[in-house]
Amino acid sequence: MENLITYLTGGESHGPAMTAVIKGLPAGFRLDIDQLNYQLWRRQQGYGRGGRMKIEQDTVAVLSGLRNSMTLASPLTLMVQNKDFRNWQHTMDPVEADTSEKIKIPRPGHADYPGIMKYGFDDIRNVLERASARETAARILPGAVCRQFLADLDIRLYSHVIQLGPVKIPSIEINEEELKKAETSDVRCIHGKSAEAMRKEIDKVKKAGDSIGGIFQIIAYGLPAGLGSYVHWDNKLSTALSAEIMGMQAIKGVSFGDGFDSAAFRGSEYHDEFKLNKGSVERSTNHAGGLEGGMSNGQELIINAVMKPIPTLVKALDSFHIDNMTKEAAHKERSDTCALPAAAVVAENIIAVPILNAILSRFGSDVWDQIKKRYRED
Ligand code: EPS
Repeated sequence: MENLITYLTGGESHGPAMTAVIKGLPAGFRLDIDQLNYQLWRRQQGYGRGGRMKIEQDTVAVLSGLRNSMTLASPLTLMVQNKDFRNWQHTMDPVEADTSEKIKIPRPGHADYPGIMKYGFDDIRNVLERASARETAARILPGAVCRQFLADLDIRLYSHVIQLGPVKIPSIEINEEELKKAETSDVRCIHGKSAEAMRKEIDKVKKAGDSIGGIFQIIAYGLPAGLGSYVHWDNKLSTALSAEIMGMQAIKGVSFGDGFDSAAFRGSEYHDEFKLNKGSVERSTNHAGGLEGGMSNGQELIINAVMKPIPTLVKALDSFHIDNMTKEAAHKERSDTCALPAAAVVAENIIAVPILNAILSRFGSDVWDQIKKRYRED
């Protein structure tokens, strides 16, 4: 897809700040900073988070791209300070730091080992600081910005957890009212009994010094048919959505609609038949998750993503010392037991970037009021 909006994040987990620079936003849109802070707050919630979240209270500072809250079409630079930096400045100061204390034992499952192999570092801290999911405190921001444009077009985004470790929600009817319940659940689960079982599972896993992952679902309402393209593989909306989510830490798979379960259906059962209702096109099922031929088809967009268990374990796994080549237990850092609800919130926000890109590539990309008018007239 044409990436009219692109972004870059910067920042080490225990460095001074996390930043995002967003290029290509249309001019003339009033951005709500409270809404950005609300999304940052949502990302910090969730049962199973570790000690770090007691230190950070993420809020955004805007450094460029806005004047009196209006987008100028110039790069939007956003910053979230790392409050924990004050505890790490001695070793994480970007200019002058004591780097004599090195981390030498890689955690299986983390970026530690391939990271030092890639750059030839002799200190795993050089890798883990940037590989950390703290990066999502910045990465969520381009999404939180783009979703405000989408809201102006009445496109609504939701997320909820459908599986945590062995606990799966039963198949229940999902609609916007139901999905709003995720906001009051600390495991982002809309099914009360399953939410209770998920919390118990997190307690059990934490007690064992272990970690746990799961599956979350993102649902977008209000998308018109025909966003993306069937013409080129890299212009498909499905390609852009998958890449956006696969770029998140710890995500091992993305699927749409019935996803991998689609394998068990026959074609006659799976494909969502058309029903005409007084001249409008309707369907009674949505196995495809709102995507056909890589394009939105006017149904709800349904995305599933699986997150692996966090690799930093109190019950450390077998590893080795990178200098001595001796067997050792893996390096331990303070960690979360489960960050699945937070990951769901991040993904729910960042999919706004490819969706807005698909809209801009179809309806224009300079001035928001003109884009909105063309979108409404379509
Ligand atoms: C993370 C390790 C933990 C998490 C962190 C991601 O941080 P620390 O090493 O400071 O205890 O809390 O997530 C965040 C800080 C955040 O804001 O989400 C990791 O190794 O990925």
